[in-house]
Amino acid sequence: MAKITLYGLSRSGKTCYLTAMSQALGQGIDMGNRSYFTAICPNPFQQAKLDNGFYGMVNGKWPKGTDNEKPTNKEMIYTFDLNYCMRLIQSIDILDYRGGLLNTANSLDLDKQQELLKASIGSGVILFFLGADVIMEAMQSNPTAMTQISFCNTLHAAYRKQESNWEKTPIMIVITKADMFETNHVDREEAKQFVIRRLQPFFGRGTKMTVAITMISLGRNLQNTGEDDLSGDLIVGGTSGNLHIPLLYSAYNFFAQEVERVTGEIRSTQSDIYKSKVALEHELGRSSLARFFVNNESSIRNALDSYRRQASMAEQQKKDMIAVFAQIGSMLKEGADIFVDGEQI
Ligand SMILES: Nc1nc2c(ncn2[C@@H]2O[C@H](COP(=O)(O)OP(=O)(O)O)[C@@H](O)[C@H]2O)c(=O)[nH]1
Ligand SMILES: [Mg+2]
Repeated sequence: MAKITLYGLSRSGKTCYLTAMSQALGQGIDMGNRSYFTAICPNPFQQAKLDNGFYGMVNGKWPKGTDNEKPTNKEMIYTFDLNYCMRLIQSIDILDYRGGLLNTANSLDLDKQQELLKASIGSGVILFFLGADVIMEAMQSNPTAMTQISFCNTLHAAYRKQESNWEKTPIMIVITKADMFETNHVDREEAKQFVIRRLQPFFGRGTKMTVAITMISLGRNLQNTGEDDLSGDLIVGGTSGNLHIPLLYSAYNFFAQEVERVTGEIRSTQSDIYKSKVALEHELGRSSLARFFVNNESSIRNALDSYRRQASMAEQQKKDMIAVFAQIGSMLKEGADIFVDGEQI
């Protein structure tokens, strides 16, 4: 089981994202040629919880801030199976924790906070959630909002302390509530560049990291008119609002690892083929009298054949995977900017 860690301060849109994403990706998105990518929650209880949240939104209520919930209800782990053409790419666990736990200054919460940071070790992907509301305030030089953006640095530093292979963990900056930019006449590109500047080290050279940035939204002109009442147009489904992008990015990275694994497999089979060939030559070079008593030729030839079959199967598998990988990659690039070691790809 792989993990995706979802970092974000309270009210950054994590719960809303999970709720809406599960609707959009449960139906599946067409990756071209009617090949579908889906994220399916295989657990009925978890899905029911997500569905209830979504019905609430459809009926004009935002999910309640998790801060107000009963202590027993503080965090929820969701499992999603990422599939391409019904074939499992990766099962992932996503933790939706109580908002405010990341930046609590309450010493009673210290253990819980440590536990949460520990739980992120070994993540396949880290997603940082930042709300458009906070970004717009930071663009107006609001100091609180600026520290909220910089908090990504603190969280990633905490991750680096615990995970020695941290540079292998790709990250994505997910700008949520992006419809607010249009509502407030703020240019999206300008807002994105502002965030990139505020988080410069992530996008700098020499990190060896894969870092992406995207903007998502649950609709148009959405508002919270106090008391968690929802107004505006909720648009959830297919690729609208880029809801598929964060998980597609995750799938892309899991796939990259798989391709690497198969490449390694091919390399080791090729070395087995080479060794068998040397053994065969040696065998054929032995005196015919000796070979009359102990003849290894057919067993060596059998092994050689089997290695060759393995290699050609793995080659075919790799070819198929690279085709899917390319398809996911091109769709991903339509919805996200991706940087590898500081270079945009
Ligand atoms: N305009 C707009 N507001 C959103 C969107 N998603 C979430 N929000 C607002 O952000 C609030 C907090 O979202 P929530 O998912 O509960 O944040 P969490 O604390 O990170 O789980 C919601 O109550 C909404 O008011 C969106 O796509 N557009
Ligand atoms: Mg929440």
